[in-house]
Amino acid sequence: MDAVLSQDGLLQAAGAVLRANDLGHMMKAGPALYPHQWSWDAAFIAIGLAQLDVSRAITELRTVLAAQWSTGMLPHIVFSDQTDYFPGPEAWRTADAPARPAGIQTSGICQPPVHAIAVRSLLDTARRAGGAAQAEAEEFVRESIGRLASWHDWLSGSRVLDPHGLVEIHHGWESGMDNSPRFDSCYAAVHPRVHYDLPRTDLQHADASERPTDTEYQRYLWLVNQLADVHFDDALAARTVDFRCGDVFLTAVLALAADDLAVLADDLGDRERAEAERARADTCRAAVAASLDPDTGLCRDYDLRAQAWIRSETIAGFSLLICGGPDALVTQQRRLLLGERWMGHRSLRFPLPPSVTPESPDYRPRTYWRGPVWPIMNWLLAHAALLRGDRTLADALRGPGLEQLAADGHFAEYYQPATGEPLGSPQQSWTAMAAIDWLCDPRWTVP
Ligand code: 9WN
Repeated sequence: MDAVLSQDGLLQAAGAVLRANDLGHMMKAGPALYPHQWSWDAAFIAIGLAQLDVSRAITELRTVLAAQWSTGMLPHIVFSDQTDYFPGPEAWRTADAPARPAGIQTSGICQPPVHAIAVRSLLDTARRAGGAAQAEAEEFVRESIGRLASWHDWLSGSRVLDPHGLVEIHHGWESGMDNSPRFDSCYAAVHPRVHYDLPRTDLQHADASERPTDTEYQRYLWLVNQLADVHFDDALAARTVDFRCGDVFLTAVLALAADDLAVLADDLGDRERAEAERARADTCRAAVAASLDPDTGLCRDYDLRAQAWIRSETIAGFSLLICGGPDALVTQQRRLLLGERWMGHRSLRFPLPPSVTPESPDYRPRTYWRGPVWPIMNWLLAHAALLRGDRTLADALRGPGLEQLAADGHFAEYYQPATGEPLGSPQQSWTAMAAIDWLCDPRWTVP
């Protein structure tokens, strides 16, 4: 499909992607490369899915929440019965973890907490529709609020050991931005003492130049095994695992999600929970603001093993534009994002933020989180801008974001910034969701 799609054509094609990836109770993140349910993908997908079918969107979130660990953690993968993904359930060894959910196969780590954002968005969409959809969504909010709250409590309670108040991660996969240069210094300290066989199933579906290297995968597997060795116990993991990073982006997402959970709690008349979530959002937001690098104007992650701030020029540096913060700092970040190192860079096919600035020595325009433009990031930045009332920035992301998707109709996982070449997994569910939500939700066009 190479002709530019009309908006109607784009919407039809995006709906077809979701129908094709649907396993009934979960959506494959991608048709071949990702045949399971990923946690933050599912939350994003539910937002667009609700525009088409509120009941199906609720099912998606129910599947995520049913896999919650007794600690409160939502695992990053809920496995389907498909077998062609590595590392699959056996590599995770979660059967030995006391906190795992009964009868459901999952990984043992988390991903960014987009879920409360999804539930609130789904409720808004269902209320606009009214009738049975509204009643079902309101019932779902009552059903899910406890699980969402314990998810957030686990993140703040078991994962904020970092003195700077950032949520700590133990694997790049927990960030959702696996091989971003954000984590190069943390990974440099990961020294596998075992050499693993790597059935790189991913390379059957994407070119090696677009994916992490074998050396990176050796480290990924080593960390999985270090975590499995302590049965994914958070306190033990913090003492033993080679990789400990205060993740500024995940912390910003938690702030945004806590704001939304507070709104949901208010809606149910649960003032205590609403106050707890608002306090959490404030704490996270303060930590994100405090991470700001005065030289680059970007937010920073913190390497807990090396006890050092990490300097890298990646899209996660704009975390203040995700969670909001002091006006002067938000204005400064907004100017930077729209400026010539980022959305205004001379090399770009569409004025959209690459995952790493083309000005950085780390920039690799075809390689995963080391340069390509990720449509889901454009959607998230636009969503957060709209929440702050910044319609200009939201439009600057949505307009070219839709043009990029209409230009090839592949709904790629990521795009080469300078050429617009679709990369990674085609027909990626969350990319389709971005198109659906941008085209269907009236908040994007009605002030
Ligand atoms: C590992 C599913 C996931 C996304 C991540 C993205 C990629 C997995 C992989 O795909 O990660 O979790 O195998 O590369 O980095 O953000 O959730 O779309």
